[in-house]
Amino acid sequence: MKITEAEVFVCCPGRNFVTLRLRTDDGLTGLGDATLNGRELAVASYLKDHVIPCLIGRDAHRIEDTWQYLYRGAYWRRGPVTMTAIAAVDVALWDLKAKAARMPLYQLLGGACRSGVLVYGHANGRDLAHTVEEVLRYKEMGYRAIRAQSGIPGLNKVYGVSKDALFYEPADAALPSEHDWDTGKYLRHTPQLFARVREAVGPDIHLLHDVHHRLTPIEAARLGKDLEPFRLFWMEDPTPAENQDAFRLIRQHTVTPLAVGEVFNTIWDCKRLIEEQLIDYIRATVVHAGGITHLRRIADFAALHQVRTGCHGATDLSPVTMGAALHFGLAVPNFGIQEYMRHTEETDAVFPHAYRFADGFLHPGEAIGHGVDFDETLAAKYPYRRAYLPVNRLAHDGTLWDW
Ligand code: CS2
Ligand code: MG
Repeated sequence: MKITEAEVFVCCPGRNFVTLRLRTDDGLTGLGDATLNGRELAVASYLKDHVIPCLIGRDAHRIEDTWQYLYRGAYWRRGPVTMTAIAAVDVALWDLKAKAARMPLYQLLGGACRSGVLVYGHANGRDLAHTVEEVLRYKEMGYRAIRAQSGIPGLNKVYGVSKDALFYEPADAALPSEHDWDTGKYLRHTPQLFARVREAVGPDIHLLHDVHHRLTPIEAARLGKDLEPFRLFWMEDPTPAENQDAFRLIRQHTVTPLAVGEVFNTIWDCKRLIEEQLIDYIRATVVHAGGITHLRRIADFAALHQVRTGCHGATDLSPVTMGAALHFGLAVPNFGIQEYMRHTEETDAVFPHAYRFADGFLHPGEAIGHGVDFDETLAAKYPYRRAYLPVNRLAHDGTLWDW
């Protein structure tokens, strides 16, 4: 099974996606997602200009060897652009191998370990009352795990709160828009939010919250403590994870579980947090952490330390990544939860897929490969539109803060 053709497509059915399609001499096609939000064209060029010339003529069955070839062979290691490009190739190769074997991908990964993939949805509201309403709406839709984010009185545009309650899209402008931030207001508001939400949903629904890197370690420790009575499933990204020692301090103060790693690219980014058990869930994902081949390595390492997976699944990860992540989630032993933000109808039409939601779980379906397709003709109607993630500034003096 030789690779004969490789093409990169950039399209914008509601938001930008980069897709890699490989063809083989026996007529099969494999698809990989290469989307890196706000930096899409860099990955497209990395693939077109530097990776594709090395792929033509290679044996598509040699997934691990191709991974090593692209990782070690580049000499320059890691980084989001490189690892997203490698992931696209890796997922396309797994898709091809599963198609050649005429099996759904999860079968090749060892078969199902569970009946479905537990997912969490995003409830967001402009204030406390509205957020409680949204959480109840998600419960009504069948979700068993719900992330809650709320507007904060006195602050304009806060992470996780959108105009459209069902579809949240942070890359909202052709140049970065500006959010404002006040840690004091946030730390007063958030425990009140979860007191109200927990009271409204009862004890059985899992509740999650994303701090989105905005606190210092000691502030994060305070928030974790204040949220303990409401028994969160996790508190995500409480502080930036470049300095991983920071998490030891948070750990010393709170038993609220921690989830980190949506911006991580390799096992080296996660190593310390996992082996020192400074987190409970690892958020690294198929598309930004080198594909299925590398994510499996991370998950196996995490399993040794009782850390479970909690893969990133925002809308900037295309349905191709969601499909691959669901096969992975069905088969990986130390699965925790999968994030699931619904894509728009335009996106779903460009990427027809076999996965489906029922009763709080997603199932990847029984189609061969990863079960996600790409409609090239329809995609051509949605050309790339430049879009950036916002920046965040302190409300009182405009200092640039973490977003
Ligand atoms: C996030 C994302 O889903 C999450 O937990 O933190 O919304 C993230 O901000 C975007 O994926 C950035 O592209
Ligand atoms: Mg997040």
